[in-house]
Amino acid sequence: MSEGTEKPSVLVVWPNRPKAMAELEDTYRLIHLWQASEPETLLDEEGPEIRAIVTTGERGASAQLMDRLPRLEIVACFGVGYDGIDVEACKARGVRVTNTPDVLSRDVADMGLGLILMTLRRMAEADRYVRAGRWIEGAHPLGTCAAGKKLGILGMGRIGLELAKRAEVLGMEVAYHNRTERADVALPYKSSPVELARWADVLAVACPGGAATRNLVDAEVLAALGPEGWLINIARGSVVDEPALVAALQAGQIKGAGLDVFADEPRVPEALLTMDNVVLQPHNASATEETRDAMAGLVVANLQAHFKGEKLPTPVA
Ligand code: 8YV
Repeated sequence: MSEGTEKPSVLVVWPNRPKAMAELEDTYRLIHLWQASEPETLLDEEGPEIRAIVTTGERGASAQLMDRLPRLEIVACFGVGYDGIDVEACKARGVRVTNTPDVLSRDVADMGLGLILMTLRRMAEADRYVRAGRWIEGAHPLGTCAAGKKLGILGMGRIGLELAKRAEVLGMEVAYHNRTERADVALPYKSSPVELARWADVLAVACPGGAATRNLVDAEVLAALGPEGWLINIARGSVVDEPALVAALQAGQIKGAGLDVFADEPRVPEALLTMDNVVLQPHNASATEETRDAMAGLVVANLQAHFKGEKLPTPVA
């Protein structure tokens, strides 16, 4: 086939929703790296033809991978977080990057709200109590009331704003820390993660991952949160110093944690598995049928716009 009529080759680092993948299949030649038994051979053979990558924030796209793809034009990320994608390498090569903002903010904030309630109200622990037939022995120990507690949100982006709305419905007091104070947000601003943690009963992490936020929640922040404080993480495992978190939980330096994300997913530190005051989720914050379909729709829309020469719906700035 001549140039112009041939289907552009798209490297699928990781697939997303079946319907979206089927739509892509109609328009593109999909090369499935995730299924390849010999990825190196696949890249040797197909690399020179690849014009686009479909990936996720976690699986990403490295500079080494891009080195194998001389005709690469665009990386479409299934996810709002794109910390796994070497954006600098993309910039240097003139490769465009898109993500899936907004469509998942409410679900991710819902997960934050759910984790707040599950930890403070000891819901996962109480569920295990009922299943173990222990209710018959007596009432489950009491939890903590969310109303009137202080929620500190670390990262006041789209997800942080949605979480703030939900927390206000619970009757929580909300303050935040962000890289820069937001003139359009009428909530009290704390000048550092430590100051926010010192103020808060519950510290919820909702900032982007990547080098700029690595270990932002460290031993000092956890100490400031204190023995009556909870940590909620709906952002990235990399934002929290995980060994410091485990140590703080073991020593009772914080009261509990609700975690959707981890430093080395899908591996979760062994020590957390037996802690009743910790609620664990398998990176599920955006994991609803509706939201994942909307995210996948944006991946398709961005690729279609790119190859038609139209404005990208959701480019990464
Ligand atoms: C994942 C997420 O991308 O949007 C993000 O940044 O972390 C999630 O939505 C999703 O699990 C797909 O890998």
